[in-house]
Amino acid sequence: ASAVYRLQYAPPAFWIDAVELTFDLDPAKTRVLNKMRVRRNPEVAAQALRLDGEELQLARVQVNGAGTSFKIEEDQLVLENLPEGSEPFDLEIFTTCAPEKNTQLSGLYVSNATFFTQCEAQGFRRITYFLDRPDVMASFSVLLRADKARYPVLLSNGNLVESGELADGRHFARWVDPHKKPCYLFALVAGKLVAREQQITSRAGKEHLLQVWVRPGDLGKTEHAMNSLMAAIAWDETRFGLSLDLERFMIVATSDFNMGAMENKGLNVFNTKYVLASPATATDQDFANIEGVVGHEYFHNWTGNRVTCRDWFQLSLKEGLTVFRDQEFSQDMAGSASARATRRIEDVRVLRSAQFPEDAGPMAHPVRPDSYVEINNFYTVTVYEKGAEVVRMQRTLVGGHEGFARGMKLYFERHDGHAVTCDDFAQAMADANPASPLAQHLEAFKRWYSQAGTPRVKAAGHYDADARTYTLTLMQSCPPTPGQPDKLPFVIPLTLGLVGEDGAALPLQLAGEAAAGETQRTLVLHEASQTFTFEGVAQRPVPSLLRSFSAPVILECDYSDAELLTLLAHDADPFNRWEAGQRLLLRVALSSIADSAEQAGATAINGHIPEDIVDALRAVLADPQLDPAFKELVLTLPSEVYIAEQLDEVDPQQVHAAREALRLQLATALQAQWRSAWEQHQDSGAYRPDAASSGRRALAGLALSMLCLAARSSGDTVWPGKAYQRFKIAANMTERLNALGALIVSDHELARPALERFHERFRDDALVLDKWFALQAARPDRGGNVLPAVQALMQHPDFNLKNPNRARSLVFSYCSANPGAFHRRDGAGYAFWAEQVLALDAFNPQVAARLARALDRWKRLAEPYREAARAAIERVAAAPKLSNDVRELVTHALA
Ligand code: B3K
Ligand code: ZN
Repeated sequence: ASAVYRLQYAPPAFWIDAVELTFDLDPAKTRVLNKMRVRRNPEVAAQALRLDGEELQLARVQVNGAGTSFKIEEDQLVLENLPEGSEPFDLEIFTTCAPEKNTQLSGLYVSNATFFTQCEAQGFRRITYFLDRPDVMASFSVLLRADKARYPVLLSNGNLVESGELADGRHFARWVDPHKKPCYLFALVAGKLVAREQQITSRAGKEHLLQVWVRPGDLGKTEHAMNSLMAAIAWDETRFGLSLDLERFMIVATSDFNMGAMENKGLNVFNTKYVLASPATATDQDFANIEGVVGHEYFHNWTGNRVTCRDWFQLSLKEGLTVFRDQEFSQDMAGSASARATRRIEDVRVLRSAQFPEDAGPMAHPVRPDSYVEINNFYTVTVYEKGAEVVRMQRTLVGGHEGFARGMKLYFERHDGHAVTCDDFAQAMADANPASPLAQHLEAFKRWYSQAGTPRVKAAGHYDADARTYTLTLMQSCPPTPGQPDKLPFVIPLTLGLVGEDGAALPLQLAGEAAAGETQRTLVLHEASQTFTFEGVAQRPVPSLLRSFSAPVILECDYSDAELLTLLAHDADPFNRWEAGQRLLLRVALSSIADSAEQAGATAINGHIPEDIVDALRAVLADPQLDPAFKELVLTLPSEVYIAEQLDEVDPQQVHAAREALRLQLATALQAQWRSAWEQHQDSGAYRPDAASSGRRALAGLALSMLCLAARSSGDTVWPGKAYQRFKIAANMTERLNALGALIVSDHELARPALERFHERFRDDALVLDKWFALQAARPDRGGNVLPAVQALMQHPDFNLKNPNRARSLVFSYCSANPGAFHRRDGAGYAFWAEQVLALDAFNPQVAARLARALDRWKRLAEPYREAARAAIERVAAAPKLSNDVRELVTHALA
């Protein structure tokens, strides 16, 4: 397959104004009658109509009621003899497809005897021939017909206008979507489902029916999803004045789904993982994820559906903006300033441990890519999470919330009902705020959309005690990425404060300015090097730079340990307080890795966190003023992936050993504080998933696992015993899993009976079984024992590679979430990876392609890992049959 290029965009030669679809649903052979109202695009030279189609059986084509000539060329139906002129004509196509054979879960497929669809990005062409591109927006009317006993519920987008009985035990339902939409937002669902319903009245005074559809036994687990949906609707109205534009809004859950969820107009289809929750079966993290994903898909109704993408290169137009919106929503739901900061830290952790590596590896691509072979490979952390940071920076550069709201308003005034580009969004933001730094630097700012790679900002400060000035020089650069050797400067909003050695927030007055007494401000970097001089600085300051992570960059600053300890103790910005702790711990980790490298291959590393740092962490843990959630983040070491990102050559076993040694040191040195943290944060009363309660459970969970870890080296049995007890009587899944995790992480012998009990108790709950598999795949390796355990679990009667959630829970957890077990000196982990990529690719290329990314950073591995990784990737590349999805990724990896 060949690549598609952004600059080759051409408008369609035809428009499809309306489409009427009739489905006779049958798992083996579904008949699809597709009647389109088509007209030539007067702005494009006359040419043949080329409709996309994949794996379809074509039975009939008619134009204005009469047969017509046609050709099939690869995956397109080509019609050359169409009516001339600009009048619309009717095009009728009759095809069949085989949903039960659809293992790719793209297009129309069957899961648990229920029909589902997934059309984004290019699944609609697997249902019928169409102009499968987002800039063709049509009015949809859908008639569904099926056996009534087997498929009592028939759903599609929009409003139900008609339903009734047919002969032979069949029935029908007709749905009309009042809004035009691109075909990637089409959906249908048919099967035995039940709904939790909720009638709401919007602020605008309109009535709406909300439904969450699930399998009959799951109704009791839908309350949180419904609450999240109602909260999201209210939030979008209050925050942006955006109301629900449909009488009915439906969410349907399926246990076979390639990703998280899908924002089909009025009929969102969700992975069960992001719908179903009860205190007994779902963790705090699950509850938070459900809130976030329900919000995300709902927010797409405006940012994605009402205003959609002109072409798939503009994907971040909807995804970056919608992630930004769901992150803001989750922060607002968290409540307190400290809880908001906690969410921000969590989002930044994801960005730095997943997006930064992507930006530094073979798949690095701009937020708005320039080319692709398979668009599904570009639903990435760059397009989503970095894209959200690019939107967040625009908010900062238009002065915050109000300027941003003005920009959003103009964006909808200009583009509602249209398919547009990332440029259109940034332009609306700038035009609505003409005096802002965004407007002033718009062209340069847009390099965030076109240049890949993570910029580095190097900061150097100089304090002149006599003149009472502090001079800060900031230099930016960006490493080369595939196809982009040289970069131009980025526009970087850098929020900062100056902290006195005593912790005071010092005023920030630039040379020549009148004193305003501000202690935090945002500098706008737009050149390779810029210098700022602050006046009236009464004492030597410690710079607190990039507060709240104001830009997705790597900040380099030669802090002394003492300066970082000052920030950790006093910074008014909670993000930078956390960051100071992470910098200290990262530094220690890197120096122990360097030491062990000198001792040639030694992996027995002693933790050597200096005493003053241990004391500072102890103070954080014991501080009654700090939120438990924040403490948990400060006391969690940087991830192995993040540590590895700092190295030019990575020995994953050394990284793992270094981190483990530091963890053990913290477990032992802070034992007394861990004990009180555990004792002070016990739950009482009914389970609530709010940020404050979750934070308490998170800290108690970390404390328990640290206490079990310390017990492991001292031979003490009290804490493992307590963990086992807690595991048995836990009041909710978060506590149960934390206790089980503590036993597993400390490799205690009680882990085995606990895992058995867990399986016994939850064997009928698929989402909980996923956790059971994941725990075992991610457990600490002891002499290479994890891989054989994973291989044995692949044979477990509950394992099924065809179910994406189950595949992710075992195979992905091992390959992507357990570096210490995956990176084996004998390369067996990589061989397993290659085997599984190929096995998955045979029936589900999208899921296979996700797994293929696990070895992205292989070129940085030390020997013997690198050679073994290369061999595994080459083995995949050499497979006789490979999907475009996986082919594109291994080609990049080996380039
Ligand atoms: N828009 C969908 C993702 C579709 C992925 C297609 N491979 C979910 C989301 O981002 O909301
Ligand atoms: Zn999305």
